Amino acid sequence: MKRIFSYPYRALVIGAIVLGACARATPTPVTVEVTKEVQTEVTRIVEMEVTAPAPVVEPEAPRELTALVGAGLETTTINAFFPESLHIRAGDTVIWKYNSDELHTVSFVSGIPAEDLLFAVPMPGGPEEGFMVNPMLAFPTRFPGAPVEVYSGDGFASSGFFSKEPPAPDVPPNDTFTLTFDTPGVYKYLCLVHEEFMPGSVVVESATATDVPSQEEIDGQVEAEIDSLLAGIEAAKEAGGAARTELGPNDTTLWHVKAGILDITTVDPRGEALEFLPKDLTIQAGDTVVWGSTGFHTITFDPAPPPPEFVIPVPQEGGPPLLTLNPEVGVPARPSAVYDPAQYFNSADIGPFSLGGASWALTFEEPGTFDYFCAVHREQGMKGTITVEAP
Ligand SMILES: [Cu+2]
Repeated sequence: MKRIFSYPYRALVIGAIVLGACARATPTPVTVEVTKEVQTEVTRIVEMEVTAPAPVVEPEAPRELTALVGAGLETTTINAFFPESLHIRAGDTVIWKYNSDELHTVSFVSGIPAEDLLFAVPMPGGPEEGFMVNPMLAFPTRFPGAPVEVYSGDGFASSGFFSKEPPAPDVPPNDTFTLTFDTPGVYKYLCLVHEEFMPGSVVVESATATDVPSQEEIDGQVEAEIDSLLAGIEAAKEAGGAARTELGPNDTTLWHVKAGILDITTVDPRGEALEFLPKDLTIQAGDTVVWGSTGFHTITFDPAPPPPEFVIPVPQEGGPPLLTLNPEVGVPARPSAVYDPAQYFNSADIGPFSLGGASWALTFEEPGTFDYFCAVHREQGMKGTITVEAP
């Protein structure tokens, strides 16, 4: 992001050095006799310069600038703000535009305790009634039609979950978030879903600052950065397409499938592939598949559509719905030791934050082709098949 500013800044510095050198170069010798008149004239000029009023610098007209929230479509996601650091003038307004299929927020959380911002919280009746998405994360601090918020550095201003779809038939989609900044300073924000992995900042300069980038400069920088990140994810998908195998018990094979790639050794950590790799796997009856994950994913086999939703909204009178977390997704299900196509199997979350560990295994004996999905990212297309061949 700093690259945007280095060229004009460097040009200014070089310009100043060149001007200074010119001013000092080979002064023409002039002989001046210092008479009383000359002294008086010098004093007059010096006093004039000292007492002359400073030139008035008019503030620039306030601007509206657009920044992007995330990038990528469907199973390709870049969890970052573009640009990550945005330099503006006091008085400017920033419009963040949702640019992803992954869940994100833009949230300024100055003074809000971290424990108030957890993703899941107990239902109003207590944890025995289950858990729901924290309303602080889910809903915007400014509802449709309300005036644009002015942020001066304190308190909570948040987009809520962005969505391309309208939440109700006559409500516009929550796909932008707008804030006006009136006070110079550095304002940090983050996505409350991806937390410290998705930081952003708005650097507000004075209303008369001239070294802030134009929208055109911002867009050029952002486009190049997104293109390079997308290329990295495509390369990682290709590299991760084959299953690793090892010998299992009784001459069977253990097949290792990746659930998602969030692998800093091959990809920029901001990029993520929401795919099973390989997506379609053929094994022999008796083999075992081991899914491993570095993100928040499930392995779910559901013989009875419709598939379970991750979040089930429960309407509330006089307020936004309660976004209950579906226990069918959140609680593991293994009704038999070996896969049974007639039953519901669910790993629940496997990944770094899972109590059940970062992997989940299932042995297959019955031949056939079986569909499965990640119950969190199914709508983005995180689906796979296991084809079991008779021995
Ligand atoms: Cu997933």
